[in-house]
Amino acid sequence: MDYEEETIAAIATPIGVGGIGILKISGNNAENIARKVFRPKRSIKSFDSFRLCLGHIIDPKSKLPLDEVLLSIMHAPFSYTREDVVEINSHSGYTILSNILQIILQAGARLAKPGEFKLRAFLNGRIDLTQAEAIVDLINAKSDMSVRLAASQLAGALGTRIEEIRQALIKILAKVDASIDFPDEESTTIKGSHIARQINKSTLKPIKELLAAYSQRKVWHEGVAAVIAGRVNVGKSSILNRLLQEERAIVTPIPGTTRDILEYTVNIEGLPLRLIDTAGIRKVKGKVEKKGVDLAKSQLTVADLTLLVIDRSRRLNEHDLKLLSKVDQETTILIINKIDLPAKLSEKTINSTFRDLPRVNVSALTGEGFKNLNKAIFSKILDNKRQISPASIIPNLRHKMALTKAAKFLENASTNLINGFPMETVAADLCWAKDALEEITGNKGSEEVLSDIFSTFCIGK
Ligand SMILES: Nc1nc2c(ncn2[C@@H]2O[C@H](COP(=O)(O)OP(=O)(O)OP(=O)(O)O)[C@@H](O)[C@H]2O)c(=O)[nH]1
Ligand SMILES: [Mg+2]
Repeated sequence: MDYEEETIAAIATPIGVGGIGILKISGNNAENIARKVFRPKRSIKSFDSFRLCLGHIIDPKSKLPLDEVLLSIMHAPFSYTREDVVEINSHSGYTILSNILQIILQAGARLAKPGEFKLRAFLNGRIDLTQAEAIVDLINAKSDMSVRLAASQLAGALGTRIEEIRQALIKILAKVDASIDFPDEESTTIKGSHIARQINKSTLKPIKELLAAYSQRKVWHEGVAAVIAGRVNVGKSSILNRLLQEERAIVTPIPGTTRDILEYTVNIEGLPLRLIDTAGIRKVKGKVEKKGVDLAKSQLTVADLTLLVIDRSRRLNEHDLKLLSKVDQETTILIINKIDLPAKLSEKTINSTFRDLPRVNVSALTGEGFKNLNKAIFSKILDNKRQISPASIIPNLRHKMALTKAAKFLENASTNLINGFPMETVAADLCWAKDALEEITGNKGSEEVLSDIFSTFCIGK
């Protein structure tokens, strides 16, 4: 990607009515442009870095002040893009922000492309690719935990881990290269099995740890989809409302109340959970309800977690049993509802029918048992990922693909070493593994990857 010398500008805050709006200018010409469009209240000789300056943006045609603003300058290289950066805090409103932007563009800046400020920060070595991606995660974070993870990636945690692995790999590669260049010298003769062990310990093992943590990405960043399923009238919508702590779904004593799929996001012990309420399962005649029941069944196959609800104040029927046969036992929690009413279902029947399913007794009417339900949901989700506590570094799909590629080359190198293959083939695999690692931080990588990542930002980022 060609680095462009032009000075760029954009509105950095969402366009709308508000207290302040921020415009950013970055590039060699930024200070010059600021001088053209800004008239300070008190005359100044030079703009100092990191100092706010009160004044007006001047309309070049009428020479009249357009808005009172605060302007600051951050001189290269101590700025976000490592270029000269000017920030203007104006009042916020669609027209005022676009008028100021127009004036800045007329004074010599070009409108920034989406993500271009970040792209410049990356190209100038201020951030690596994982940090640029962390900003997307941070903006889209759905839970406290995803904010924390994104912040740690933004601080460079993933980049540092990758660099550690890369350094270990470079050391190994140096040994292998030496034994190719000076095959007869004793100091460079190396034992294949020894190097293979080193590859495993200092590169493959940490890579595999990162790959294992990937499985948690969906949990923390995107949220787990949990479907509430059960036969009609068992109290599914009431349970949804309780978990949301709000009356969102319609609840009535009439069987078949819910026809559509309802979805709401809720935070359970810090986990973002997408709760899906479905139509109760029963024999249906009407077209609308049939559609609802079909949708409910299809949700069972896509959900990460099933909350299977039964009504303890009634006997089980064929629909309960049919649902039980459909759910994935590994990802299901049994909710025994309506415990405030006299029981018609014995412990014995529940035990023999639902066997090892983790279960929670609740009353959606009184709220009893919901603390336990939250805990059960939390531990089921993390348990299925075989993780008790969340990982501190979680790669995204792009990182995962590069890590998988690196692992494959490293495994090849290791096998070839053990089988006594020529050192040249080992060196080649190690080099490819190094390239794959460098794709992650962006030291190596195609233009396509860069434009893919940076175009996901909006203009002004
Ligand atoms: N006593 C008692 N009544 C409950 C409880 N949970 C739900 N109900 C009642 O059971 C009836 C059905 O509740 P819903 O939440 O609509 O049940 P549903 O499973 O969503 O029903 P459909 O959408 O028709 O499949 C309503 O009259 C609720 O007030 C509970 O824990 N105790
Ligand atoms: Mg319902």
